[in-house]
Amino acid sequence: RARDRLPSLGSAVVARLFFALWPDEPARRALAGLAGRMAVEAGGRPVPAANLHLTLAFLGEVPDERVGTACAVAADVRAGAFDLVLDRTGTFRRAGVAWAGPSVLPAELDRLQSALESGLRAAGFALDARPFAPQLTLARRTVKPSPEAATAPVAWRVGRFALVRSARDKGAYAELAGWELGKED
Ligand code: 2AM
Repeated sequence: RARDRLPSLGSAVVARLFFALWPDEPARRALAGLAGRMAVEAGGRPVPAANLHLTLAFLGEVPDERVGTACAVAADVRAGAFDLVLDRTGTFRRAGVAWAGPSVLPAELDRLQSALESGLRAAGFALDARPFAPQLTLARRTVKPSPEAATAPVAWRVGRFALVRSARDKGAYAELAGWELGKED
């Protein structure tokens, strides 16, 4: 039963990682409701409530030995807490996803994401070249486009960000570490 054994520890052990913001519980409930409605409208599957997040930086497959470096970059990021208001929805036809996003990019979110991205690049992580466009995926495998539109705002106070591991096979996420925003040291 070799599959039940841990792979040998070393650089061969990799995990799919990303930095993200989690909604607070009221926002999560509101987004889960929105995800259900968007899934119906766009003909897809809602993202499970526990998985709802907004990605700051996608690292892809990262060897175990590099996780500490990613954490050190995150610990150096200086940004304040901020209110995030998701008040737009739409779909990406090619990706087959429905999303929610902010009509206004909070300055501190921009600061947080830029600092994280530049720190990660400086540390040798290869990130997506596309400019940051904050979006929270609500539904996947959508088949009908839904025009971008205003929606009842879902807001929460963002006071931390997290490094998350995606277990692709299980469809679940595990937080590896989190950092507070607006804490001076
Ligand atoms: P998605 O929600 O738009 O699919 C975990 O997979 C997170 O990382 C998801 O939020 C996912 O975005 C994002 N992600 C996956 N692959 C990515 C890529 N190649 N570039 C940017 N983000 C990616």
